[in-house]
Amino acid sequence: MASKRGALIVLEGVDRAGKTTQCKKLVQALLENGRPAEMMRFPDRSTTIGQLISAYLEKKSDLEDHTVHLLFSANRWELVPVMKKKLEQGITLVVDRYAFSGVAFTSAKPGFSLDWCMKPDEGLPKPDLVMFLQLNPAEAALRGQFGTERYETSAFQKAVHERFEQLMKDSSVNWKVIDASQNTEGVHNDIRTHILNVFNEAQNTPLGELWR
Ligand code: 2DT
Repeated sequence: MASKRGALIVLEGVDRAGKTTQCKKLVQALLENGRPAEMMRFPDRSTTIGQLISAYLEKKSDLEDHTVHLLFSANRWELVPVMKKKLEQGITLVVDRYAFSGVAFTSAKPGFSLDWCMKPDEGLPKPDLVMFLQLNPAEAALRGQFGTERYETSAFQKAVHERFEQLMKDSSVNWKVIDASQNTEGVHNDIRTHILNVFNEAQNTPLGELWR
């Protein structure tokens, strides 16, 4: 029987690139076109693991760097059964950050290789499409001050951006770069042009495994 699974679509990017706004708009647009779709985000702060991560990001607790990396990964793995079920039911998932943020953020810390950071996420459901909302630091700065959570400094974000650039060289992942300096509608329209092919492919190919 031909599978009619949903597509797994991920939006990545540095802070203030507009990921969350665009995820919401994309889900809305898909629903209006009669395509079942739901948004997810990582970290999912609602689970027990997610609450540990949230306290860490809010600087209410300190965690050792390897430990927090593994918690971010565990937070994805704990949601894999839910993700797979929804995809099998034909629901398209639009995901705000995924393993790529996991690797980019931890490997921006001293002493962490890309390879080490990728290992725990190896085998996760592989996105059919990963869109990187590209925004240079000067343009990001025009969008206002950084917040007060951990990682929200320009020096760290620059290092994260460099790690994303490295990750995007991996041709086993279907990366598309979107110019996030456009207005909200412009970015949304670009995103929509990129998803046109994804549904046909997702319906005809089984869900893959990331970095395998
Ligand atoms: P937001 O909730 O504002 O997106 O910020 N992060 C995220 C990691 O360090 N590792 C991960 O695996 C993920 C998914 C990015 C969440 C912050 O947590 C960082 C910013």
